[in-house]
Amino acid sequence: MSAPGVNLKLNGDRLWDALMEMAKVGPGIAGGNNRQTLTDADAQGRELFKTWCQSSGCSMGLDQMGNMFARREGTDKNALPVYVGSHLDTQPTGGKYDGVLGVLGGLEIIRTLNDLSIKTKHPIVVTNFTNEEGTRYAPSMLASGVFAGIYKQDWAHKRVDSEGIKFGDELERIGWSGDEVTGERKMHAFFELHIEQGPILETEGVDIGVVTHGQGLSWTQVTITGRDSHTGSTPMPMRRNAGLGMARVLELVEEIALSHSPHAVGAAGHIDVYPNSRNVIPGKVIFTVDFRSPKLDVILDMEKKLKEGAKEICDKMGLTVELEQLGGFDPVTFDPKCVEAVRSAAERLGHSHMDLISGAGHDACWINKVAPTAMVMCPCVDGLSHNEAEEITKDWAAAGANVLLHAVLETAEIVD
Ligand code: HGY
Ligand code: MN
Ligand code: MN
Repeated sequence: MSAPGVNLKLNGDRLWDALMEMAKVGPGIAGGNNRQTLTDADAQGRELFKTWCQSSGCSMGLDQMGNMFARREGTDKNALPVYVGSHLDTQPTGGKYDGVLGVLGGLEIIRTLNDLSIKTKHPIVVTNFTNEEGTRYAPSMLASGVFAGIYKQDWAHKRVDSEGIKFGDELERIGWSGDEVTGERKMHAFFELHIEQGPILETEGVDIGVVTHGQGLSWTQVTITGRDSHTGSTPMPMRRNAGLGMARVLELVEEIALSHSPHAVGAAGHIDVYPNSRNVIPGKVIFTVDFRSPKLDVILDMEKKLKEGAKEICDKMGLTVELEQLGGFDPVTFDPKCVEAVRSAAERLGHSHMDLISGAGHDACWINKVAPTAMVMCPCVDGLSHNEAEEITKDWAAAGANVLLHAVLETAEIVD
């Protein structure tokens, strides 16, 4: 199969305009986005994406997890489609590009192929996976996880947010629950364009990350129980301070991650304190420990050390502790052929590139279980993400999307 010509480029301005247009949906309070999954803002963003896809001649599909599929026909009706996409949901203080660049980069591929009347043997399907972020409904990458057969759909539909609202009920409420059986679609390959969300590419002055692997992730929900009591009149020795217990466990998390430096990381981003009143010793805290490493044995060791250490800390303080595995995935090795399609596309287009291990989790990490998968990454300013100040340049977006275009076309096979 001949590779696409070096002059084949998509419309970077149109891609940038689409990013800026989508960024107006579910705005944050500091220039980024708060378009959390299954909110009205998410529904609005879905509607906008659907309108754009339909006006680009795509037929739309929707499955029972709300995953969206925009299909551009190929010349061979029976050929499995090449899928390209990511997620439109954001963190509560998210950026304009995390996930969105991958979905709208896929749409720009469709628009460019239409402009140039290019036909491909395999159909191309642009995809928006529901609830990649896992903020409102844990775990992250929930809908791509159901698609890949990792999670049962019934279990996923019963996940509740902090208000006790079920995933399945919200999906119905916003009107984005589809008929398709989740995971029934078969893929020839899947490609995901994503910002790096880390500092390596920008620091190295490299435009393209050829993602060969993804580090593994472990989320452990920790519940520490003590006793609510008065912050003024309770003598120190009598206190059973769950908040202090959490603080000591979080110190332990830091030590555990640093004991496996430089590649392992650990922190807690979600913390609920009860009753969270200024003059009450916290009787209960619930928090999620996020451990990551490219090595599975390191992840397992960190989980073991957390379990042992948290119990030791809490026993000494007269507190009880419960740990619940909230989700996670083993380190990922992407498909060598798809990775090579990304690497040769970057070379053909003359972009600087380097192999990269993804620090963040992505839908591609689960789809890699059911289809040959690879990722393209572009730099982001100061490596900052999951922050409203997340920023990329138009050139980085275009470079990443052009590499995505070429990798998709090489796999979908241009028909002369
Ligand atoms: O958690 C992650 O790595 C992804 O951003 N959801
Ligand atoms: Mn993402
Ligand atoms: Mn994210």
